[in-house]
Amino acid sequence: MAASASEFAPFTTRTATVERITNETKIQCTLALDVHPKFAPQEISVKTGIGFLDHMLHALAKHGGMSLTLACAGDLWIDDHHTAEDCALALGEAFKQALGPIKGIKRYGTGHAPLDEALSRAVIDISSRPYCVAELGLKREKIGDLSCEMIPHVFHSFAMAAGVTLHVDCLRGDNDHHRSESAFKALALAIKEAVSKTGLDDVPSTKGVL
Ligand SMILES: [Mn+2]
Repeated sequence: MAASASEFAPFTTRTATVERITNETKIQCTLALDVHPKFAPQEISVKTGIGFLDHMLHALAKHGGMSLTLACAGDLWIDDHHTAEDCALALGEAFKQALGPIKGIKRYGTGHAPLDEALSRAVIDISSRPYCVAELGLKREKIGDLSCEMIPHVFHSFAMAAGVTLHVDCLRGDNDHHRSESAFKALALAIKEAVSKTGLDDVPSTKGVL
């Protein structure tokens, strides 16, 4: 049986590597927005030094259909702030670079993700208008070694560096681990939709530019 042309079409993945080095953190981040079971298998390795942040970013990549390698050596002897913030900035920068010019993509994406009793919603607009509203209603001081106050800040930092408008709300849930994880998974689903290719080559804006 003759193979279809698409079987031999080259598979390309939108990818970027960002190195971010300051006196507070040293970060290497490689992100690929496209994976393929044969030509670009999904690979995820996240080592920030903060276990719960690793867990969240791993979930983001996994359910966003992305490959992610992120390693950070940060000043955790101070606290988790610089590491969590800078990892999110590096990830956002890599996202923006991997995407390149905003054309031929859906642009908007919405995700709902439950985790047991918790349910979160994320809405993203790849707009070049950095803005973030993240209302997670977390009650604990920390989850593992990640301060709960840093979790909305991670979304905010990602949105600023990526140049996206982002709204993340945890709609319900009793367990803060579940509330947080459902929020990252909701964002993953929103990103997956927003970066998906439309098959067209146009700029998805009435302005003609994003
Ligand atoms: Mn978990």
